[in-house]
Amino acid sequence: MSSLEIPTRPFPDQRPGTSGLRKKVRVFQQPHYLENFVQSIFDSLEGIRGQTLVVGGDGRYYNRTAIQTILKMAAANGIGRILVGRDGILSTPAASCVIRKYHCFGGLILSASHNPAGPEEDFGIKYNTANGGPAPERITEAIHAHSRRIERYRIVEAGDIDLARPGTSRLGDMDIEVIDPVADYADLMEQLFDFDRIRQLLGSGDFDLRFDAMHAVTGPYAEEILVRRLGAPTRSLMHTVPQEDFAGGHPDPNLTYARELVDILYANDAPDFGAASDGDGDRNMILGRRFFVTPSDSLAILTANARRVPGYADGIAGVARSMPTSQAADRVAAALGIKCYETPTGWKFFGNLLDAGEVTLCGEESFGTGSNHVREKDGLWAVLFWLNLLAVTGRSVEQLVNDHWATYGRNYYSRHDYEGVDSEGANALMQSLGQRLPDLQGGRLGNYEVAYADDFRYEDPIDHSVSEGQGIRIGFTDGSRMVFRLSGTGTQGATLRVYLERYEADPDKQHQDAQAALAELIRLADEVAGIRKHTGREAPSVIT
Ligand code: VG1
Ligand code: CO
Repeated sequence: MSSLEIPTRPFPDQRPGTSGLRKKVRVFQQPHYLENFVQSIFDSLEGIRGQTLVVGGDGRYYNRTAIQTILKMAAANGIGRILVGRDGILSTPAASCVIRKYHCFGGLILSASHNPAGPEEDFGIKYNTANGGPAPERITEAIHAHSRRIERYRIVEAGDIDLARPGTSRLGDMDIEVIDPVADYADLMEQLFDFDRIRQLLGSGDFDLRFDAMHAVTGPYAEEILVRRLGAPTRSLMHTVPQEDFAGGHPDPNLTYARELVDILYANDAPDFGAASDGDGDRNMILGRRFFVTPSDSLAILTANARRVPGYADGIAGVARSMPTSQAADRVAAALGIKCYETPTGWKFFGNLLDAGEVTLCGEESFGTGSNHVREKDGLWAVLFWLNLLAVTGRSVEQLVNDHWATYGRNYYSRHDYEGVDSEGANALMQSLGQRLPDLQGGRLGNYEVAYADDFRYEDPIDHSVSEGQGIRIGFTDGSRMVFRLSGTGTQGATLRVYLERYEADPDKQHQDAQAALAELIRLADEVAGIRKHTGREAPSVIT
């Protein structure tokens, strides 16, 4: 088999964002574009020759083509062995699970998460390290630096590899093992949760659940775990056949994009529990009967109740949340006497804390929750955690949340997204707000007294690496906050995210609509940042 060295020229735009390199499929289809990035990964990693890598993706359009190219490049670059999901499928948390379980060197995950898929939509690729987690910035920056000076890539000349059936084959000197994408992950879930109790609940006859896979990767995982292993009736699952274009949808599990599920859970005869996951299976939305659990509250509630679940029965070491995530988890950590960390947005910042045993649970306001069982956020894990809690407490979702608020107080919370706005306007907003920060410090905004106003800077407590410019935060003396940042996962224009939070200790005032409870902060956010002026938008495109 001949191995080729193909001359190439750098592309200027291969810097990974919050979660890998995400671009339009058309961008990836340019000659040499994917190859350049993959070669930059291989060239940036020392000691990769002879090692085992995991490869798989969310099954979106271009997944199959990209995987064939990656396998041929891996063979030409001296990789020893590749574990690849059947048909090229692996959810993001399942890929993390496989990397860890088989002690692999790392893995390539092909996904643009919840972004729409298809020939005119998005594709993405990221590298995960031996701990199963997204590569830290040190590595993503090295990959980017390499992509700026790349001159050639290596690839073997070979026909396509059959990925339809589990088994082993060889490509040049490299072994390829096609694995069941679901089994290892499902086994891990069975170790963490009380499947007997959950099975009893689902089979009790008076518990009804709906899980929406949104035509994306979690369909087969939900079928194996919820139906085959836990006995839920098949009709509990929606949209479980993964499609290359996610059926034209936007598999982002929130109140806007998971509308069909939300309508079912808010109907008169609503089920007891509803959940959805995103394109690559790492996000989750949790609903009760006519009740929505914010992801920030979910993290706090899982933290407070962790001991009720077998995998965390010994208690948890600590909890970490991304900076814009509400401070609800902080209150639980304080009450439990455990550590609480605040990190920049993006799961890669949790890796060191998890590896060092500093934290057990992590979460982001963006429908991401997870633990030290893998090094990615994990959608079905969160669903099973909630089902386990419902099974052992006999409480409803709404009751569990109300109990929580009564004990710890409620952090009213909302995120307003202004998607696909003009980049210049968005940058101007961030810049002028940044310049105003010194004036805001110690002053007032409306009735709120400013406690701090800064651009979030994070120093990793384990390796002391520093990440600057992680979002503008204005915090008030009563614990309320507003946070502004630009998305690092979009592929078109800019997306402004505004995060709002207010604490309410009084149980009699904990049952307002979040938008109403936050109305004053919403108004002040527009006033201080000039959102309408800079974006030209009267209202956010998505509210969660
Ligand atoms: C968004 C979320 C962030 C999440 C990231 C990847 O990033 O805000 O919390 O980690 O997506 O999630 P950004 O930069 O667009 O705000 V996923 O499910 O796309 O892998
Ligand atoms: Co995702």
